[in-house]
Amino acid sequence: MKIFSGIQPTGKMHIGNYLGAIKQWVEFQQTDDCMFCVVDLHALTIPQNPNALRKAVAEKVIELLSVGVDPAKSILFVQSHVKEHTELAWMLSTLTSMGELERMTQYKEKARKNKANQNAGLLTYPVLMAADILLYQTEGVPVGKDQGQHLEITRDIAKRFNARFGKTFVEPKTLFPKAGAKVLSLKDPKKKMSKSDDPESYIALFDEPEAIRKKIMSAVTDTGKEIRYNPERKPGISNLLLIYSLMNGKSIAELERQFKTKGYAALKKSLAEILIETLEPFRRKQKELQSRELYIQEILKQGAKKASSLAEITMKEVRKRMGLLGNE
Ligand code: ATP
Ligand code: LTN
Repeated sequence: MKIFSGIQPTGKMHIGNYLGAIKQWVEFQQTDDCMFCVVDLHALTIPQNPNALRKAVAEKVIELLSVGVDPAKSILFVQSHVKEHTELAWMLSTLTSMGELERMTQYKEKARKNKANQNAGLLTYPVLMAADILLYQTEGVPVGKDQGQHLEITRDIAKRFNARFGKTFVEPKTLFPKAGAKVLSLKDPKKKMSKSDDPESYIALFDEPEAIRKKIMSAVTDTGKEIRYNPERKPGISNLLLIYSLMNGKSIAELERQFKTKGYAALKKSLAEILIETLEPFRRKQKELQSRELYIQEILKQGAKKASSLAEITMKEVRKRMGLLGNE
């Protein structure tokens, strides 16, 4: 299957991103035809410091390589290096209604949080995302729950284009993980874990052991002391059990049995150690890659080259179908 997914360069990658999306990327690349993209153009919808953004893009590539994205098995590249993303986004924007963009939950939230900067890019964000995906004839998109709505609009746009101009795009499937599609915040387990929130609310993949212990020990739990998986009534403990289970492979039922008589503190202590242990190889790899700037540059150069040649094939077809006069 042709797989495409993306991640924003800003903020620290956390276990929500990992369990919801990136872990699946690493698994799919063993068997499928994968492309992974650092979406720097999407990041511009929030005001960025240019130097900091440049650094963040390189850092994000290092983070992805550190957790197992392998440039020998998948195409890893930066969105702005392939100009066709913005070209296709423009074309698709003419097939997208204001109403459907205004209904997007992420847009409504971001517009509310950024009252001083309600730029048009915040509204058209999903059109650029649809272009990212449709440009490569993608069949499957591994993402977390929060991106489900953006995948629906992507399929709608593809359908609309195909109906009007003839079959050009594949309608991509959304690939949520079996569990972990919505990891919750450690401070407010009613909300998703988010890198734009307070660092105490998430475990970053490259957090130092002390920080991990501190954050897990102070994670919000529920009243009572019973350790039982019940997302409705015990969202805090259920979230910790889910993270535990996904990080070390034990089933939730097994964990409930193991900690039945032991209380919240014992569960938290054990979870902190599991996280420290499983994230340690990532930290080690990140340190090693931080000094290999030329190697990173070369990966991105090759990635952009491969992605560009695929993008150009789709764009030739799209320009022709839409009636743009060629000049070859
Ligand atoms: P944030 O809201 O944390 O700033 P984002 O949604 O902008 O994050 P990206 O880094 O662009 O995050 O997302 C990368 C991937 O991680 C996406 O597929 C997204 O669905 C997934 N993801 C983000 N947060 C979570 C979460 N709490 N649980 C599961 N998956 C998540
Ligand atoms: N909007 C996504 C990031 C993203 C993406 C994509 C994900 C941009 N383009 C294409 C999958 C496919 C987010 O904020 N997580």
